Amino acid sequence: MLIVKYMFQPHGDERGQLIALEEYKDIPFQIKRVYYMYETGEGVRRGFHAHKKLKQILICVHGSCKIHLDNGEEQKEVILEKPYEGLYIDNNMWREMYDFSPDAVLMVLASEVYDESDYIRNYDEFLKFVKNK
Ligand code: T46
Repeated sequence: MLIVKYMFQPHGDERGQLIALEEYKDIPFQIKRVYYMYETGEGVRRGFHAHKKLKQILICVHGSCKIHLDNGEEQKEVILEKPYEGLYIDNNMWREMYDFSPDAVLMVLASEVYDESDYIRNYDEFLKFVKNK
């Protein structure tokens, strides 16, 4: 499984750092939605689903967390701990997010608006879905 991590360009000067993200330039799709999660409780694991169409970039803009990825054949764990790195998650990929530091803010840039019908929330259904691709 190929893990695609983007390293964004910080514009730093004596005042600090700034990162700018533009669709189709820094982000490989049109950004239709941004959401973020914070104050995630200790020991919480989120996600447990895949998407049929949605593509996303996950950026832990503060703190750290881990992402479990599963394409139906292989599994990988990715650590997000820098505000300048973005993990690309393609469609048809099972994801779980966990080990959030107490100060973690996980921001997600998404290629589609929220659509519950795009979610595959059952792991066996996900395996069937990717095998029929
Ligand atoms: C994903 C991972 C990384 C909305 O109303 N609009 C939204 O855009 C989103 C993302 C969520 N919600 C509502 C739906 C639920 O009532 O917020 C609540 C929590 O969402 P969910 O349980 O889906 O959160 P996670 O952390 O399991 O998954 C989210 C995204 O839903 C998902 O697309 O890939 O983060």
